[in-house]
Amino acid sequence: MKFENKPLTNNEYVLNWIEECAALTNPDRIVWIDGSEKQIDELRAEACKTGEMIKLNQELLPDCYLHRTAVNDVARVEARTFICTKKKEDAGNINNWIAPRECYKTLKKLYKNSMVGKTMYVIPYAMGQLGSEFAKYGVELTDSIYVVLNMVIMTRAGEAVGKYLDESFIKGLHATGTLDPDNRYICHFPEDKTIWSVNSAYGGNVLLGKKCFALRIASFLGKTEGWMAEHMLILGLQSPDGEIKYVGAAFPSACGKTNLAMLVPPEYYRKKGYKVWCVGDDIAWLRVGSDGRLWAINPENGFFGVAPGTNEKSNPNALAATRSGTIFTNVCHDLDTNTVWWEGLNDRPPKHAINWKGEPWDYRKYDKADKINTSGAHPNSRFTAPAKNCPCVSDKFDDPAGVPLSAIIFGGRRAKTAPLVYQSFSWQHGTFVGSIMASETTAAAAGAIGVVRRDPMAMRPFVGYDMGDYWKHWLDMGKKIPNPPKIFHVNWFRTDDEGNFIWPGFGDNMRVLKWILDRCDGKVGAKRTAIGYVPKVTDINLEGLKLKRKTLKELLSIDTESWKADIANIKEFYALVGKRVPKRLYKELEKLEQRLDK
Ligand code: OXD
Ligand code: MN
Repeated sequence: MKFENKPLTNNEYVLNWIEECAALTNPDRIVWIDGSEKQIDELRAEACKTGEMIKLNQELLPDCYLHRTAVNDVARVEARTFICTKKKEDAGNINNWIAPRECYKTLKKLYKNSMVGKTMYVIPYAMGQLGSEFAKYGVELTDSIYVVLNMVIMTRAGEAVGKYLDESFIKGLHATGTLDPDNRYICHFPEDKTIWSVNSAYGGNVLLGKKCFALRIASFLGKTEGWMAEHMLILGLQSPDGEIKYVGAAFPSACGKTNLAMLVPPEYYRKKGYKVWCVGDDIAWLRVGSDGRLWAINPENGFFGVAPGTNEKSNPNALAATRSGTIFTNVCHDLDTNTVWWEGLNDRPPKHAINWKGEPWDYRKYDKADKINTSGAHPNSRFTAPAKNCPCVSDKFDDPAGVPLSAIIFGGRRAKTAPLVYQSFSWQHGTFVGSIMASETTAAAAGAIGVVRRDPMAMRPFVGYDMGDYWKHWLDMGKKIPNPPKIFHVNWFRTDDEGNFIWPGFGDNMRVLKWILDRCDGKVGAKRTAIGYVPKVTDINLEGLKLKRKTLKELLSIDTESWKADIANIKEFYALVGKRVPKRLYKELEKLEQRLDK
């Protein structure tokens, strides 16, 4: 096999696999990604020459680029995402399944000669800090420079990874192909440590380190090896005495994980000396530490965040992170300044601009009811920014040991049912609370927007095996953590009868975090209700906020009738998950029903 540059490993197993993939896809050249500045600069220049990327104003946005995907390839595609375990029942009822042998056969036809005339890039990468107990390694083969440049931001990629590659590495093959949506496949073979992705070029489908590896494959590895891979942000809350407590929080896609992870405390708290530090905004890997606590790392190295709505007020830290070394995807291109813009950045839409589809854009025609066709930026347009750019990045970001979690927070986007915050009674009850999480669908995944769906632990699209087994793994892990984090549920999205949000959210979510951490420290009481412990109305600090106690009372109230109505829906969902739902969760459901009836 002829590599254009020096291979970064001599491991035969790795080299044989690359050879097999090259024989199938037939690229003209094969290039190892060493991650050097020189190589990255050359790739950027090449991508600009072919039009794959646009170099932005280097004074205002140094090292920043713009990329547009095909208009039919702008989000993850759950219907085209498959878990290919040998036995169908191991993938479960929630995942799409194809038998591995059949899947390999189908996809081989699509991969065949797909890289003729192209270069195959070999990207060695680590999820987690190299050499750490948490870290896992992978190689992604791709024919897309855009993928290479994103992977270099999102993971720890390049030369240093070479020496860690052995037979345990995760084999990822991506070919852009024809982008035919009907032949788009995002396939996971957890038993073979393999990911095959073809006919897409959208981040969530092709940056194989992220959802494919760090969640779907990793959740499977975690079950077998006794750890957990979760769709969680990780943040540290520093109190005035300098102590930092960490929490992990799981919300469905596009429910504000990045905003919470980089929260700026309200002035009242800032003046007192409170600070929030971001460890991660999307994925957490969790292990039991030798001290009996649950420790977390963020396996990623960058943020693949949703651009629209990000602004100086909603998330100044994320915005700051995008001011250099960032790749923007499907945002609006301001031709006057050669910079980027998106809905919700400010109220000054560019007058001469190209929209996310690559067409001249007239901001005056924007129609909220038809965002896809009238907005400058696609609702799921993204920034890929290095984590190190973030002004509030935690100094534990690179710590191979991770951070110990005091609390786990589940959340959803629910207009009525869930109160602002409640605490579960135990790890088992907390697992139940996670299993019944629900939210409205958003633009991050293709399909209908605004429909309520169950999204357990925010992992519905990301568990690499049967959902019932996944819940069992949560329950089993609880038994292995001598000093587990307490489990909470929040809902920032409660509305009044006119559909307006009644909680201000964003920085003010700090007030809820404070209650949560005070509960963990046993510093504050709570009201025991049918669903869990709820704050007393006087225990959420409203200082400096124009919110009436009456409204807070409503935010904390429990609408028993809507909970009772929800029970039927939960039962249906458990039935859909099927035979492997643990009895312990049915028991929790029964107890909830009894408490609601009282
Ligand atoms: C993401 C998602 O991109 O959850 O993080 O869809
Ligand atoms: Mn996510």
